Amino acid sequence: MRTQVAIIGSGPSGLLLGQLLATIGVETIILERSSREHVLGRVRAGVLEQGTVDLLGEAGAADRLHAQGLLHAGISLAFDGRLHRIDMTALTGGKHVTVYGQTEVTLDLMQKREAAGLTTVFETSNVALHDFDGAAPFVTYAKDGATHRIDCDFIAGCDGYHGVSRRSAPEGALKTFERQYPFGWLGVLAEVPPADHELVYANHQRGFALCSMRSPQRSRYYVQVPADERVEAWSDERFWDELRRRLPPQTAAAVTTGPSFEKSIAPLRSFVAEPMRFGWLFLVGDAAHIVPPTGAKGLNLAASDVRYLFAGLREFYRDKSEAGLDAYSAKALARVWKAVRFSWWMTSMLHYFPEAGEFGQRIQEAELDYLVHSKAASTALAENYVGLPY
Ligand code: FAS
Ligand code: PHB
Repeated sequence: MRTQVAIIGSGPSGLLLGQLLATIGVETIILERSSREHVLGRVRAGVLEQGTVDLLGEAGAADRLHAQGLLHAGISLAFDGRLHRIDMTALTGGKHVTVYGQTEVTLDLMQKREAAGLTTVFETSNVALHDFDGAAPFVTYAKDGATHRIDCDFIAGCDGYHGVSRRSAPEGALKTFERQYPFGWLGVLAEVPPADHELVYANHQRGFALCSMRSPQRSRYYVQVPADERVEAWSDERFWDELRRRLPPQTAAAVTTGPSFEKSIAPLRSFVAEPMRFGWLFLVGDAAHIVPPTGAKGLNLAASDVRYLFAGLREFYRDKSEAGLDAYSAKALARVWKAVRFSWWMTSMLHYFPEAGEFGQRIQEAELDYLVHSKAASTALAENYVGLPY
């Protein structure tokens, strides 16, 4: 087989890149390790920057998003038993975020790809990348007991943190930066109305909590748990009690409890791999970087990588210029590191760090008090949360 761009991974990065390339007639094949159902069953992000929404529109996959997505003008920070709203729209000259689950984004992009008759091979194994620093890159993979080969012009490594693409970088060519956090997020989904009309990020000495949502009928909640916590230790009842203990009284009273239909623990880490390009192989999204979800940046960073890579590939195929491809890694990393910083800052400010002691606790309290009483500090949070310019 031959294609123009071989895409590894059928998550948001791979699907969005494939769809954008289809709009300019560039052929792709996506190789995916998991089944279609498994990919669609993963519950992850929930907040989209305007730039991500615009890109999904450019890919022709934003109809349901525009119909069902929830436009949010602000978020609230909860501490000292009170809510403090950050009016992001007022502070950023009219910008919003859209609440719309990553699962839905993935489904919209998948259905768009299938309607166009584009190829995604699910349940592949032994995907291997070859000769991407030479003249004729190709990918091999196993499926149904046979080994297959795809010759291509480019390989887009959209296969996430545990994928094969980053691991395929030449020995010594990659520099990585990492910070592990001593906690994770226990998240639940429940068919109950949200506690507030916007997201609530709570700092509490028992630990961080987040009140989010997927629709006016479906809520998404998180509580900080120790890094080695097991989800089996958390009944619904224990979760609801702990969540409400970490919220201001009026917010806790507004929590509607009910049976969870998804419950999982996500580890928190900051990770960046540099560079994001090796010859004709380009790393995209979680394959190159991971942020703690506190800043709602993971999915949105994947989208900005896709935007930069799509622009470079379009320039190559339309104008026979490699300038955009040559600029990809530096351009993407400049935005990645700003999002890594913001996600680290939000995580440091809002979570309970036992080893920080009373001094650390006072610093957090001072940071939060300054933030909600300073227009300059609130504006800095708002412009990062809605998404910095590309
Ligand atoms: P993905 O990991 O989504 O997709 C990679 C795809 O490649 C997967 O389908 C995988 O099966 C496939 N793959 C892997 N190895 C392969 C191989 N060898 N061959 C073929 N295919 C292979 N972000 C937020 O903004 N907010 C959140 O609340 C949030 N919560 C998260 C919770 C969890 C548990 C995780 C893991 C991430 C969370 N994220 C969150 C970040 C998440 O949304 C990612 O940023 C987003 O999925 C990135 O998309 P991709 O780069 O496409 O990577
Ligand atoms: C979510 O709704 O899953 C969500 C929202 C905001 C975050 C993280 C997760 O910062």
